[in-house]
Amino acid sequence: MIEEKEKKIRQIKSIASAIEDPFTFKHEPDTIQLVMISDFFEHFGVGKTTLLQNLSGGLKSAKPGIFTAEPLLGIFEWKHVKFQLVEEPALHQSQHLNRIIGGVRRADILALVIDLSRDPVSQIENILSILDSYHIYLNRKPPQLKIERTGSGGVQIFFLSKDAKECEHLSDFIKDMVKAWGAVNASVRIYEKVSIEEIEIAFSRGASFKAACIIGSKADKANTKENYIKLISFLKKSNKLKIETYPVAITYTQDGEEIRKGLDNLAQDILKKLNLIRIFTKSSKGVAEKPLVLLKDSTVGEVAKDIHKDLFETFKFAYIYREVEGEITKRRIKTGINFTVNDFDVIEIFSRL
Ligand SMILES: Nc1nc2c(ncn2[C@@H]2O[C@H](COP(=O)(O)OP(=O)(O)OP(=O)(O)O)[C@@H](O)[C@H]2O)c(=O)[nH]1
Ligand SMILES: [Mg+2]
Repeated sequence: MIEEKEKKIRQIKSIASAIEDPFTFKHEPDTIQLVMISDFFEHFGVGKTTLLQNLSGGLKSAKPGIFTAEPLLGIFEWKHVKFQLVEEPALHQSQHLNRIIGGVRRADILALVIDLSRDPVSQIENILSILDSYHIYLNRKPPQLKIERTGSGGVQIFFLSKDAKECEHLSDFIKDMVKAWGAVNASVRIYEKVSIEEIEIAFSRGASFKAACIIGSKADKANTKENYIKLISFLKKSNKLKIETYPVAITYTQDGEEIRKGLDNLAQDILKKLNLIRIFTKSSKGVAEKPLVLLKDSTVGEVAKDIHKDLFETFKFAYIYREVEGEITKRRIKTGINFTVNDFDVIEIFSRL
């Protein structure tokens, strides 16, 4: 009985500490989470807190100029689409690095913040090497290869397309990888042509693939143009990483008014990068201002589910109001549950009830 009680107390305590752990912050529902990271070695104070404060409309807990030791959260709203902004402490070999990386893995998109008034190449190299050591890959799709343990039959490799067949000569290497992976019986399905590096990535446990962009900060300072060019040419040379770079400046007028330059397209680009579209619902009250944000190629049924599961279950039909080139007014299309919606569609759903 006493043991039971102690167990319960221990459980409550550990739940409480998990809730309070600032490194395992909650993903705010209905937001796209953008996690900012930066290099620490010689490059602290790149401007993450300043950005967070500016984008979230003046967050009181943000203290630019003072090292951010724990994740700092804010909300950035763009055309009624919400982004949860997270400033992770600068990446360095502290006892917190693993926990910071946990946050990086959970992000919808990463922003690598590089101070353009200092050597940009060493900053990006340091960040990439830390991410690499944790098998976090930026802006690349996971290798099209699936490995599964099986009960018997040894190692079976299936090349499932014409392109995949081009790597048949790597069969022995794949078999060695399966062995190193600790399996005797396994099936390996290859869907597309894969390189040796991609095969290695597919076998590495905990590999994670993240959308990412670069924010080049302090672009108002002297010599930042040269550093921006240096950064771009470094990225071009290392042609593995395709990444959008936004030079940004946050300055103040004589009256103390804050001016941000350089992030006008960020929100829109993020939606595109993450394959997200905006759908507007219509009811008797009119068309909602706030869009639903859904994955591209979602169906009317998925829109209904997003609104409420009952609406999905009692779905009768829907009207889609869609802009059609050459037509002045939106066209009304009557649809069933499997119809694919487009970006900016207006949708009116009717239920059987
Ligand atoms: N000129 C200029 N200074 C900036 C800009 N952004 C940030 N700063 C300054 O850079 C310093 C550091 O900014 P922070 O926002 O605290 O940087 P941080 O990345 O949050 O720093 P840590 O939390 O210590 O890693 C502050 O003094 C800011 O005022 C900018 O766009 N232009
Ligand atoms: Mg900070």
